[in-house]
Amino acid sequence: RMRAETSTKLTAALQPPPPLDSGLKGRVYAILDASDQSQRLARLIGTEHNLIAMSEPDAAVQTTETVDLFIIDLRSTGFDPLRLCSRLRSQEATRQIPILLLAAPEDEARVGRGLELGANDYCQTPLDKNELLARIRTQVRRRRYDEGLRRSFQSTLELAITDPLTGLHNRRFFDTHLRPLIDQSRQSGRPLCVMMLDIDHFKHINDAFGHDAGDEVLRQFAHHILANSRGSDLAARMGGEEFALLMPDLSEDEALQAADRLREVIAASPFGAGDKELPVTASFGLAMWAGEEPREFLKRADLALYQAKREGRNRVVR
Ligand code: GH3
Ligand code: MG
Ligand code: MG
Ligand code: MG
Repeated sequence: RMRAETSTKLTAALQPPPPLDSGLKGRVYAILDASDQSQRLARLIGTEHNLIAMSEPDAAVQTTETVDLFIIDLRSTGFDPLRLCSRLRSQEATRQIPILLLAAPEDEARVGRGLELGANDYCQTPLDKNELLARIRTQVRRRRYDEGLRRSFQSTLELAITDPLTGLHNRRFFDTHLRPLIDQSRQSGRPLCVMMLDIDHFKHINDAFGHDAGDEVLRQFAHHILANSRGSDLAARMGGEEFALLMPDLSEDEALQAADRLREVIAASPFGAGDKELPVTASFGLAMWAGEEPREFLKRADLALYQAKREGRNRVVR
């Protein structure tokens, strides 16, 4: 069942990148050492782009602003322009930002070196306004396109691993991370425990208070799991009203304590939907990894969970 918020998010994620020529006013950082050069550049491109000129390469390397393009003047002598290219390419934050070189005609060898280091294009002096603007536009457009793709890819990826109702990871994410966590436990010799949780008589909550109230209970339930687990734990909604929590580095006794603490918090917390207070409890099945395949490992936690249900619910069984 596709929820409205999911489908909106999905639609947004699948939008194509913006049309190529919309909003191509770029934020352009120019690194050059003479102020008359920066004034000349400002005259050439300042009306079409936001030009920020600087003579200090560190300011460019360390910027936390959004930058669409770096312009580096190879004629600069106050710093090493080629070294600046390689610094911008070697760090994550600026690796994808295009670089345009400015160079004197006799500087061909260094242009070649700059392109090898990752610069995207160059313009020869004396600068021709139309040529310069065209080259800048091409880079800014490419940058916008890449950014659009990256964002759309990221939100699609996020959708694929997130449960839209609770914001927890989904079963797919849980399943793909179970084996690596097991491998890690095998290598380190440290314990790995899994907790399966299932809300008690959840069907009754839906029947008595409505499906929306049921959804709200699921969200609050997920919140309690997150609030009572560690950053290194992996919490997921496995489907319906069933959740799982993987707990690296906890012994079985510690995991049992954690489960019972969470069970008490849930039983004692008021779950609300509108002005109603709904009594909610959950049953827990616990297992510590004992060398078996992932599926068998989860199966043992599931069997423990069924036993907790059979023995009367609102309890932890291992
Ligand atoms: P038990 O204590 O044995 O676990 O009983 P139960 O009622 O919790 O278990 P059962 O499996 O019979 O019912 C689960 C219910 O959860 C049935 C289903 O309609 C409901 N459900 C599953 N997904 C959702 C959801 O996303 N939102 C809501 N509101 N209900 C859901
Ligand atoms: Mg059930
Ligand atoms: Mg249930
Ligand atoms: Mg269930």
